[in-house]
Amino acid sequence: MNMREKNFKKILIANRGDVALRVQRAANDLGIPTVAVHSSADNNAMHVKLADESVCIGPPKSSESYLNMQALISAALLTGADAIHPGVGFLSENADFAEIVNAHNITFIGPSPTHIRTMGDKVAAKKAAKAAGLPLVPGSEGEISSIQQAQKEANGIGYPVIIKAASGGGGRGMKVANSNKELSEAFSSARSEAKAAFGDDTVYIEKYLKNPRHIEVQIFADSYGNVVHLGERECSIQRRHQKLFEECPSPILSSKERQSIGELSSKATKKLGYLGLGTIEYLYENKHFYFIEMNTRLQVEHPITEMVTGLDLVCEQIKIASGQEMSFQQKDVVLSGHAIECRINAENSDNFLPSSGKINTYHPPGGPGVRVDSIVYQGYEVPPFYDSLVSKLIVYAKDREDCLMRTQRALEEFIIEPIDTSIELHKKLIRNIDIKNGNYTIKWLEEKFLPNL
Ligand code: MV4
Repeated sequence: MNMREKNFKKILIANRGDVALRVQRAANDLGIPTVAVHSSADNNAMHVKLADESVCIGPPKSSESYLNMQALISAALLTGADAIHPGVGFLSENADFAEIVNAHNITFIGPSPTHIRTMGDKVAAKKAAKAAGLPLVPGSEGEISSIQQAQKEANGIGYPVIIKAASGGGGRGMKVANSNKELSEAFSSARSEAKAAFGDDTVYIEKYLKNPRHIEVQIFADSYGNVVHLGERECSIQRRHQKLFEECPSPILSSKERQSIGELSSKATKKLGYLGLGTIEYLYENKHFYFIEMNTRLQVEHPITEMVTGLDLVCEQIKIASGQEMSFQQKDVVLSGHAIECRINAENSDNFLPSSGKINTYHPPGGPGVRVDSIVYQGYEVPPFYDSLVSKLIVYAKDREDCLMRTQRALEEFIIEPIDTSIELHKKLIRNIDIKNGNYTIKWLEEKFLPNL
């Protein structure tokens, strides 16, 4: 062990759900005890049952529990945790939280607050990405502060254009304009939506890509200047900006394209001086990649990358946060086979209404190539307060065709009753000809598969 390394004594996991379990498993595999935190609605949650210690940090409302920084820091100090893993969502991309954690001499398992802050501001993120050599969607260099400026930019870019909130992401505060006539309405409504949603009405403008795919590259960097890329994930199957089905590799990229976007992404990561796990998100249309955002955290769909690389991304993330050097190089990263993730939400497969209540029957699928990351157990009661994701079905096989077949088989075995889940939706999806052919874009699910919703 060199001087920059420190072994974590205890990790507090500032999250709930499947990701809390995932981090617990990684910590335990590394021999590190964990502290679970939970709201009073999660007293019987699996992440609490499996933790070495747990602390109740507040009432059901997330703003008073999982987002309560004071309560989280107190829980860490009280239990002697020397690291905090923020998981996914909640405070995982909150630069202020990362700063406060570090100020208490606790390691925030993630990148620097500066990187989180830069990537959280989409205008700053685009500037940083451009400086790091990534291809951008044609658009304004910075924020647009008047309708006159918007018109001037839009005429330069050419219609259709999209107005986006600088504090946005996840699709809120976005407006498309097809003509000069539509622009003033799009500009003012994007601004007021952004103000209402984020308390910040800063917007920027881009060429609107009509029918792209959403492809993201997993990158990983340590504090010794080593950077690797771990292939891409195809994430185009989504509804209302919630991903439902992801696969790795993307069915449409050639190995040459994969290698070139991977190398570009890791070069940019190195230029940014980034630390830890990160995801560079692109839109892909007509054989071109366009940077849109960078996620500065672990992602829900990370397991498919784990399946094709054979790496444990969460263990690696914890190790490099403790100052260790990466134990492998780019040449050691071999992508093999195919992986699919089906997100199983507690929601109706036809109308997407959330479903909560007690699960009386639970039978997860098994057998070769099947992994289930789930918070469900027989008798578990799904609380109505949080994200509806209850299980992730992750399937691996030697190629895409076998993987689709095995996913279908696993879905047939999967029983979660009597609540409504997306298992039924995935059963229909997996048989669909466009899915079989890999012939889909970000519009496909809503426009082709669910046209009547
Ligand atoms: C776009 C776009 C088309 N053209 N930007 C949606 C959320 C945010 N991450 C970026 N988003 C988009 N930006 C340009 N210039 C279409 C989307 C978009 C989208 C992107 C990724 C995955 C799903 C999506 C669904 C609708 C719109």
